[in-house]
Order: sequence, then C-alpha cells, then structure tokens
Amino acid sequence: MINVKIIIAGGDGFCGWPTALHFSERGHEVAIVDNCVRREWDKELGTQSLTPIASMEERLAAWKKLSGKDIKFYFGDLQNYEFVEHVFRDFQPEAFVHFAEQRSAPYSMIDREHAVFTQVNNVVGTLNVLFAMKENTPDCHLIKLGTMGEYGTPNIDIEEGYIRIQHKGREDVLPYPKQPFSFYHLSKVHDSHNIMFTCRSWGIRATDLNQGVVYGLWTAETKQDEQLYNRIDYDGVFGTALNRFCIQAAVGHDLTVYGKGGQTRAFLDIRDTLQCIELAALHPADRGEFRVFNQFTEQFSVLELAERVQRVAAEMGLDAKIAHLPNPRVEKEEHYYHAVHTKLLDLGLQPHLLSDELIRELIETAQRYRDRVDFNVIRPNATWR
Ligand code: NAD
Ligand code: USQ
Repeated sequence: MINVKIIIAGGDGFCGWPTALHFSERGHEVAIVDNCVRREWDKELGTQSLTPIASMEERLAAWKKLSGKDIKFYFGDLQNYEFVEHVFRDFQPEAFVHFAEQRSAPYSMIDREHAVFTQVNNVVGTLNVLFAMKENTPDCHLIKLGTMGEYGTPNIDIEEGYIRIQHKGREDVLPYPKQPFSFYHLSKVHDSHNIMFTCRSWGIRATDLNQGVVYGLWTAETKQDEQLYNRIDYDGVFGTALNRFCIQAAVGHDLTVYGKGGQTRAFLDIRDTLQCIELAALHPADRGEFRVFNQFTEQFSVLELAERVQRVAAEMGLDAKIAHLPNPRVEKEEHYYHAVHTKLLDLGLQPHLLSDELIRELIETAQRYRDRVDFNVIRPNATWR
C-alpha cells in the first residue's frame, strides 16, 4: 500500500480524531492541526460531549503507548497565515484533509456575531490553506470537507458536483446549483468556489467531499482505550439528528423531530467517513482538477429515523416518545430528494448501512454516560427567522 504524508486539520474533532488514528494505524505519516476551539464552544454553550474526552496531549500519549506510533500535533488557528505556512513548510504534506471549520448550522444562526465568525473562520482558514499550499507544496492534494447541504433540496436529482445544462441550443457542464440551508452551509459554498477557482488558476489538486450527516461514534481505534474515546454531541446546537435521537431515547427525553419530519437528508456511518477520506487520499485528484464526490451512503427522512430509534428502544424496554417540535429552521418539511453518490462506490467504498445494532450500541453508550446529559441543552435554541 502507498504511504501518504498527511495532515488532518480539525483532528481534535468528531470526524478528524478517528480519521487521524485510522491513517496512523495503517502506517501513514500523520500530523494533526487544530486550535481545539471546539472545546471552547462547548463551554460557551454550557454543554459537553456525551463521552468524556481526553486532552490532545493525553490522546496522543495513549495512542503512542497502544500502537507505538507517533502523531505530530500543530496547535494553532488556520486563520493565522504565519502558522499555516509554518505547518506546510515544516511537514511538507502530500495530502491535507481539511475538517477544521465551524460546522454547526444552528451555531451560525444564533446572531450576527456567530454568522460572521462562522464565515470568517471557515472561508479565511480555507484561503490560507490554499495560499500556503500554492507557495510551499503545490503538488499536495487538498481533501476538503464540504456538505450535501450546499445543494439544498431541489425538485430534481442532485448530481455529483456538476450538471449538464442545455440552454438556447448550446450545452455545457456546469457546477450544480447551490441553495444552502444556513450561514454555515453558505460558508461551504464560498469555500467550494474559492477552491474551484484556485484549481483553475493555480493548478491546485482538490477533492471536495460533500458529506451528508455523520452518525455513530465508535471506530476500531477509538474504542480501544478510554483516553482515545471520540466526542459525540447531543445538544441542540452541535448534536445531529440520528445521534441525538439515540441519546434522547436512552435518557428518557422525547425524540425532537422538528416540524413534520419529512425533511430528507443524506447520511453515513462515521466508519465510512474514514473509508471515504482514505479512498480520496489514495486516489488523488489531478493537478488543476476540482473533483467533487457526494459522500454518503443512504438517505432518510428525520421522522423515519426517529421511528427506527423508537422501535429499537422499545426492544430494549425503553418507551421513547416522538415530539414534533415547532421547526426552528426555515426548510421544506416535505420534498423530493434523490442525490447521486456513485463516485466513492466506484473507488471501492464498502458501506456500513444503518443497522439496529448500531442504534442499540449508541443507546447503550448513552445509558452508560447518562449522568453527563443535561436536559437543559437538548432543545434547539437558535431560530432561523
Ligand atoms: P467538529 O467541530 O467536531 O471538529 C472540527 C474541528 O476543527 C474541531 O476540533 C475544532 O477545534 C477545529 N477547528 C475549527 N476551526 C478551526 C480553526 N480556525 N483552526 C484550527 N482548528 C479549527 O466537527 P466534525 O463533526 O468533526 O466535522 C468536521 C468537518 O466535516 C467539518 O468541516 C464539517 O463541516 C464537515 N461535516 C461534518 C458532518 C457531521 O455530521 N459531523 C457532516 C458533513 C460534513
Ligand atoms: N433535525 C430534527 N431534530 C433534531 C435535529 C435535527 O428534526 O433534533 C432535522 C433538521 O431540522 C434538519 C435535519 O434534521 O432538517 C438535519 O439536521 P442536523 O442538525 O442533523 O444536521 P445539519 O444541520 O444539516 O448539519 C449536520 C452537520 C454539518 C453537516 C451537515 C450535512 O452539523 O456539519 O454539513 O450535517 S448535510 O445535512 O448534508 O448538510
């Protein structure tokens, strides 16, 4: 197997930490870049991960002890260009996986300040990465986490990045139209445009991964030692649909379906996030290519997921009730949704489809840590209106 010198930016986060361990386990040379700001947002919101998480220093020491492998850690903010340039010069990466953004739609909708912060953090961070890459490692492959929410919910099939359009007797393949859901999702659209422009102008090689909602928690590496545990969010700002429902079922909170629950989204297991990133890294985009993959394995409506969790919970003797809360977001609650996702399958992705077993395991994990769950932070607190 080819070994890649790879940076995982956002490697202290929910997707980044297990991805860093996965690459390290498989013999790649890994460095993490993170300013650990996600831990500060927990404090700001008065919440915490359901699972206890060790500090980055403890995490890396535990990994070294268990595997004998070193992961380098660069502590710093991608908004600081001197820092970003130092990282590229020092590590000389062949691939740069970019998870390091503010990723909560509700957080970006709290008020003007949070909207501005989200877009500055995300857009400036990505621009700095692009400039540092051009100046120091022009052959490096940028693997950028985008989101399926860039596309919104159009009344036609969602293609993988591009769509063939016929117009007044002429034809072209153009970027698929974007109708994002929030200021956060908009920041990803802005990133996509900036990256696409630098591929065209500077010959950057990039893969934009339009990822769906990630569910699950455990991966082969993170379950090995308590110091390696991954974070999992359940609060109304950072918690995401399926994970939230499992934790709610475990602690006796109603399952918080917003509105009718017909909102349909693309989903994937966190273990498939790891697989997809690895497939992208092992099959880099060409110089100047802006490659787009839709990174998900199945699509579900929110109500379908709540009903599934309710059924599995019932089998475990738990009576989970579904509450239809007034929807804090502005979004269609009944709509057509069909998104193409063949490119990662073509590269060899072997999906872990949603199983009752995974739901059961998440509920059991939440039962184990129920004392860490604060009911006051479960309800959504940011409105789109
Ligand atoms: P997360 O918040 O758990 O992790 C993000 C990490 O990035 C955090 O550790 C944070 O400290 C770091 N970070 C943020 N801004 C930074 C900056 N300016 N400089 C340095 N570090 C910074 O998020 P996650 O759930 O792991 O998501 C990772 C990426 O995947 C995000 O870009 C997100 O948009 C995308 N994504 C996530 C999901 C999901 O369901 N979790 C779905 C689709 C796409
Ligand atoms: N929802 C509920 N109840 C809840 C939580 C969410 O009904 O308790 C609904 C929302 O209204 C929305 C859908 O579930 O219609 C998804 O919401 P979410 O909070 O699970 O996910 P979202 O805000 O879309 O954001 C998450 C990640 C983000 C990523 C995105 C992928 O936080 O980083 O980009 O999933 S996607 O949805 O494809 O845009």
